[in-house]
Amino acid sequence: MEDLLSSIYQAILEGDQAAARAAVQRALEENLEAETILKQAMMPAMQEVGRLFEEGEYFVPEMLVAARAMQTGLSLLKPKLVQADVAPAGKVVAGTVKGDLHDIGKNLVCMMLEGAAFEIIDLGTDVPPERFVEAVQTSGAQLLALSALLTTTMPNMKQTIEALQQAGLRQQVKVMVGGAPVTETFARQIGADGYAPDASRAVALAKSLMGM
Ligand code: B1M
Repeated sequence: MEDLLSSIYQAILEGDQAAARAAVQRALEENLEAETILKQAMMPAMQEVGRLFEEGEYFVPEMLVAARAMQTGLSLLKPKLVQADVAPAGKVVAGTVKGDLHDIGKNLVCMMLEGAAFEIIDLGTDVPPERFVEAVQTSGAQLLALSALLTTTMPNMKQTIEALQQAGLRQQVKVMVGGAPVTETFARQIGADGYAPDASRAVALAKSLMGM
């Protein structure tokens, strides 16, 4: 098991999509839990990629290929992570805020919410406040899930909440926020209804915001 996890870790770190696919497939065939693969190999690999970038050993192209290898692995885990409960739990509009192209964490949050029977309307990345507003309005979603990975794009979460207020929609939708630089204190400061540090806690938060 350690060998398999370390091949997945290495494949993502090196941005080797084919090796990541093969290693994750092998791990699933060996009946390793999707969550074990994610938490013990894939997420630590992305963490290390971030560290290497900070140290100046990796540059944007290395981050990009690592992200692709990660997405390949995630797509194989998705069927395991999305074994949905039966009763529909509510509708969620989700997206990464304006100016921000990071979507791996947001995708993971969406997958886990889907697994908890939420209906997801995923707007993708670099989503301006007005698109969030429009989607909430047309879908009648009860929850808005905002992700940001850059300190420079965190203020766009606040702008999105303000845009909801201006459109008269703030009372209709609960707003949850998350992403590596986001904190509970920041969430409170910008008037969000909740913050979750990771995907599984995002599910718990979504359920509690829905009164479940
Ligand atoms: Co970027 N990047 N990046 N990057 N990147 C970070 C975020 C950075 C921390 C790296 C570093 O310096 N150590 C740094 C940000 C520094 C800062 O703002 N303080 C950074 C930078 C600087 C940049 C660029 C500016 C680099 C440049 O161009 N010079 C640039 C910005 C582009 C843009 O967005 N406009 C950039 C670009 C990129 C790539 C495109 C190459 C690629 C993203 C590809 C993609 O997402 N499709 C990339 C990557 C891969 C990273 C790192 C290495 C990995 C991010 C990731 O996917 N993590 C990252 C370093 C790091 O995070 N350590 C880094 C794995 C993922 C599962 O975790 O996204 O944290 P995460 O999600 C978690 C939680 O945060 C939480 O749950 C998830 C699962 O547990 N969560 C939520 C997330 N959203 C949530 C929402 C919720 C609740 C929980 O409720 C709604």
